Amino acid sequence: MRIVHLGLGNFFRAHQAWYTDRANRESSQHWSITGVCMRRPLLRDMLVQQDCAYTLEISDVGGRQMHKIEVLDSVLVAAEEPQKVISAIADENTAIVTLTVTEKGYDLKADGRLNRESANIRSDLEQGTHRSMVGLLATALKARSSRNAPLTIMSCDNLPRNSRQLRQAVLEFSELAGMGIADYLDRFVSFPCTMVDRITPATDAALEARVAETTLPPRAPVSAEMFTDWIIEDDFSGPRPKWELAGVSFVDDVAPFELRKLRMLNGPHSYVAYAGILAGYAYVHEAIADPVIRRVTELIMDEAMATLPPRSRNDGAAHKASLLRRFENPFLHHGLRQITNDGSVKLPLRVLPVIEARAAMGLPSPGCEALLAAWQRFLEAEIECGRDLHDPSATELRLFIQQGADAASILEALK
Ligand code: CS2
Repeated sequence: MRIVHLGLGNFFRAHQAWYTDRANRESSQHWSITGVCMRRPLLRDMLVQQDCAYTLEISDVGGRQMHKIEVLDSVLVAAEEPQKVISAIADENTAIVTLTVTEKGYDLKADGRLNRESANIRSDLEQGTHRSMVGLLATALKARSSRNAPLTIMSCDNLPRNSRQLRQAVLEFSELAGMGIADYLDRFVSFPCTMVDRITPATDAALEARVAETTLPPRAPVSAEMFTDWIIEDDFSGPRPKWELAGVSFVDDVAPFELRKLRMLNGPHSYVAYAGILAGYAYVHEAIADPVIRRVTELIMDEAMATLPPRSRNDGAAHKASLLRRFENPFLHHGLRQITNDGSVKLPLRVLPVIEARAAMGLPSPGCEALLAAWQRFLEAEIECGRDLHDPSATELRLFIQQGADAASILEALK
């Protein structure tokens, strides 16, 4: 059986691909994954030279180990060959579609509805292109619907209610495009939400050099921390790999896990990144060793914890300690810049809900406010140095910052 994965980045290759590779090794089943790069062909060009296998280096404070991951059957590039992607999803051997296209890849507005004004969505609706992930997926579902073939679609991105938001976006797109697939979606397609967690840095030359000293596939290696977690709502429309053999948990409701992840890991992570860059550090483990950054990071974690449902707070202190240990991992070399990208999309999901929930409880949020201020100072510094802003709202951010707007009003204006 086959999975089609949209968004063949490092995170997918360190996380869902690793789980599926392990599940294959632990069971008699064989699942393969067709990986889809959404835009650039570079990764495909490297992977096809080594039969789509690659090396994953896993590290914790005790050291590093390398693994060969052999679960990809082929790699497609959506921007070059969208019809092949559509056919792969429509193919009867495909039972599951997974996605890691980052927060901005969903083309959602702040209220969670489809952003009809996004350039890619407009192009897909008005010119019949396949530039947006949502449009591509809706078209593939339309093709699949002629056979009423069941499918499970799972977003593995850091969005609250990730697959539900995706369903809503696909439905809205299909309605605007007059595709008539609402009934098919209702009856045959499930969208289980997932919580995914494994810190995965961008590949650097040092990793490539370590892998080159082995007999493992040399091109496009990935590194990740040892810690990993994948929690999935048990709502499949058809077969799935025996992921439980690789440590996946299946639950009725993923919401408490995703809330805790977004608020206690991702929010503080963003703070470490902005404050760390401003203080002149390059990596997460360096920034978290700075006493001031660490104090505020812990404060943000405490503020977030107070907004979580009581059950998620039970082991709060131990959870916080384990997050801090993960940030301290000196073998990971997790670059701060990687986390700073797309702040205008990430912060409304990671930090604003904490501030709002605390305000409703009559509590202030100085840690979260410090995060917003760090983002603002980071943007100011980037603009001052003449750097490009890596954010889908880069043009607007530049204008707001030049007008002297503060972070909260910028996020409000971008809603
Ligand atoms: C990070 C995440 O770059 C970021 O925004 O906060 O990628 C984080 O490393 C992962 O969610 C960890 O699972």
